[in-house]
Amino acid sequence: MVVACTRDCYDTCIFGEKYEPLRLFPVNGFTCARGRADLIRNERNRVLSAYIDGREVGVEEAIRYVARLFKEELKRNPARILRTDYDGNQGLLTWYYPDRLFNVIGASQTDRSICSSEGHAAIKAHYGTSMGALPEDFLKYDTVVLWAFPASISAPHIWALLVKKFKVAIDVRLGDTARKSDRAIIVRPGTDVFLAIGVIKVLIEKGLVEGKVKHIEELANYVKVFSLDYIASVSGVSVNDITWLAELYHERKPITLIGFALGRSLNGGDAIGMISLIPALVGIKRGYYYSNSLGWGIDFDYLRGLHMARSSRVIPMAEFGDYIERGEVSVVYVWNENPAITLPGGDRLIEAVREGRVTLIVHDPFWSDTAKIADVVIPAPTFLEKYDVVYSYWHDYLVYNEPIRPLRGVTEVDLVRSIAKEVGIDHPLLVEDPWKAVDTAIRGAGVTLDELRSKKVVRMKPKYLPAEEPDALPLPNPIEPEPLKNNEVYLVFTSHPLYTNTQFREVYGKLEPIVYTHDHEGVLLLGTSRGMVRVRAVKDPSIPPGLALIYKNSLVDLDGKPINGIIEPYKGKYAGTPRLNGIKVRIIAT
Ligand SMILES: Nc1nc2c(c(=O)[nH]1)N[C@H]1C(S)=C(S)[C@@H](COP(=O)(O)OP(=O)(O)OC[C@H]3O[C@@H](n4cnc5c(=O)[nH]c(N)nc54)[C@H](O)[C@@H]3O)O[C@H]1N2
Ligand SMILES: Nc1nc2c(c(=O)[nH]1)N[C@H]1C(S)=C(S)[C@@H](COP(=O)(O)OP(=O)(O)OC[C@H]3O[C@@H](n4cnc5c(=O)[nH]c(N)nc54)[C@H](O)[C@@H]3O)O[C@H]1N2
Ligand code: SF4
Ligand SMILES: [Mo]
Repeated sequence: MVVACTRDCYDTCIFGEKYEPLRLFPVNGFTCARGRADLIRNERNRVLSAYIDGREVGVEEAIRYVARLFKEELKRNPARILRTDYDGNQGLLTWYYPDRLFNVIGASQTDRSICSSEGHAAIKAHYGTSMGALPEDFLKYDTVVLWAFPASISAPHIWALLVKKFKVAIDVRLGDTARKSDRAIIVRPGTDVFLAIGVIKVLIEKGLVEGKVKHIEELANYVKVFSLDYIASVSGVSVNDITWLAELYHERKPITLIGFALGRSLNGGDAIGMISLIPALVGIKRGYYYSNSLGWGIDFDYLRGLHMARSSRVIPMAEFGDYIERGEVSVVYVWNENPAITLPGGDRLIEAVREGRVTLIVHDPFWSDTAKIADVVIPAPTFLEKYDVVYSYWHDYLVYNEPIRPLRGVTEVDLVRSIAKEVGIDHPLLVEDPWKAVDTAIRGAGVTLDELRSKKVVRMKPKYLPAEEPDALPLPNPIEPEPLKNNEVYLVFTSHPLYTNTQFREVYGKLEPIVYTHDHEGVLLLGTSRGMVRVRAVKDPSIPPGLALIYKNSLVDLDGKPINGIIEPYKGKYAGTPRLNGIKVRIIAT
């Protein structure tokens, strides 16, 4: 019997039935603080019954209620039903399958752009795929560049593989990973693309290019335009350090690990695209790692039913609050996500629900911030309580997840199929046996459900390997960050070791909204054109002047307001990813 810790985490650790970590490479046989707390967490803060307007009801009554709501909206305009989801649980049946219902009825969807999609699209533009190095490949290198990747916190098992390597961290601050690295390069927020252009310029102009890259002439002409002095002045990295980094690439041939957070910054996609080219220029094949999720060949589209039906409208997560505020949706259905606080403008959802402009339905195992304000709440089982198939965006083990605790609540599959039945839909997408859908979806990764059920853990065969000779095009068009005025700072976010996004507060307590800055202390307001939030400032010498840092696991301010209420709706150029890192905020003393 095997269980996979299946939340938004690079590592996707694999456990036996007593919840002991399997000593399977690359899991390394240790568990992080979250994994250790899971059995305790499973008994706390659970949604154990269904609720309509705060009244406890049976699950069947809630299903009939939701079906009635859907039927009414379907008569008017299906696009006014919005479903939104993210990666609370990465199971194929939990996360992907429910989409079938919403595609069949022609509802709206959010674009799932919040996290990694900007970098996926950017790397794909150069390599034809975003697939990069496998854990086994990491072993071949003695040097690693962690580019906006605080792995000691955000990916503990990746970090464990790097212990003996020479590590270079490129970040906007001297955090835990940068401190524990052999060299830290501190860059100004949103300027990594300039730094990458500088490295490429040195490699080309010093004749250090050893690998094959298409359209290298265009790239050489492009980087000519930028002087190293200019790059240094924009990025804050000295000409010496830019040259040092380029020479390190030439001499030590490091592997480059690129953090998702970069995709959520100014020039994010362009930066990731250019960074991914550097290994190829020095002759390293598949020398980067970003996310391997789209390389396995798992047919996510099939699971979502896109071969037969599609949603009627895609709403960018960057503009989530705006769509709600403009009154463009009447019903919001949420699973696997806590959008009231994790999406830009989540505060607009809270307001619209309070004023009765939106009916909110939440399917979650826990009383998330969004479940707490919902009109309809339906209990979901956790991954410890249901069967599913789970993959990782780093390693290549596919897992048949089996329950080690009794089922509580209704599974995602059963819920959407029951709603469909009540609405009177008998579309083939909802009639097909869900396990048959899983079997079809994983065949592309070279695995069958039968094999997986008998072996429990099977290694996938990556289908989409990067092109041997990537294309230097598209070339970036980088924008310089706007200069700061008095009392302005660039705000960035990072992961806390005890939480995964908004999860684990029932074990480790609420994380206070603290903004770490170079020189502020006490309660203050952070403001943008969108509004203000009240937080506590703490001086931290690891934060350079002009920067402010908040854990992305404490997204509620001192008054209980979502911090994401102040996020302005910028979209990344490759996949529309919201800009969350490096946004300019005013600091107002109270
Ligand atoms: N413990 C823990 N692990 C997690 C998570 C968690 O909540 N807790 N969340 C998971 C999820 S959802 C994700 S998406 C990943 C994210 O994992 P990562 O992308 O590895 O990193 P983050 O923790 O988001 O931290 C972002 C880092 O980027 C730096 N940074 C910000 N702006 C810039 C910039 O412009 N340039 C450079 N060079 N650096 C910049 C910040 O200082 C910070 O160190 O982690 C996953 N792992
Ligand atoms: N300001 C700012 N905002 C951010 C970020 C940032 O850095 N700064 N980071 C962004 C990033 S990278 C991400 S990935 C998002 C994350 O945003 P979310 O996906 O909203 O974050 P989670 O806290 O993981 O919420 C997942 C929800 O899924 C529920 N869940 C867990 N397991 C199951 C299950 O089996 N079934 C169902 N139905 N539900 C389940 C959990 O209880 C939780 O309520 O936040 C983003 N928001
Ligand atoms: S949260 Fe991540 S690192 Fe921790 S046990 Fe789960 S998969 Fe492993
Ligand atoms: Mo994420």
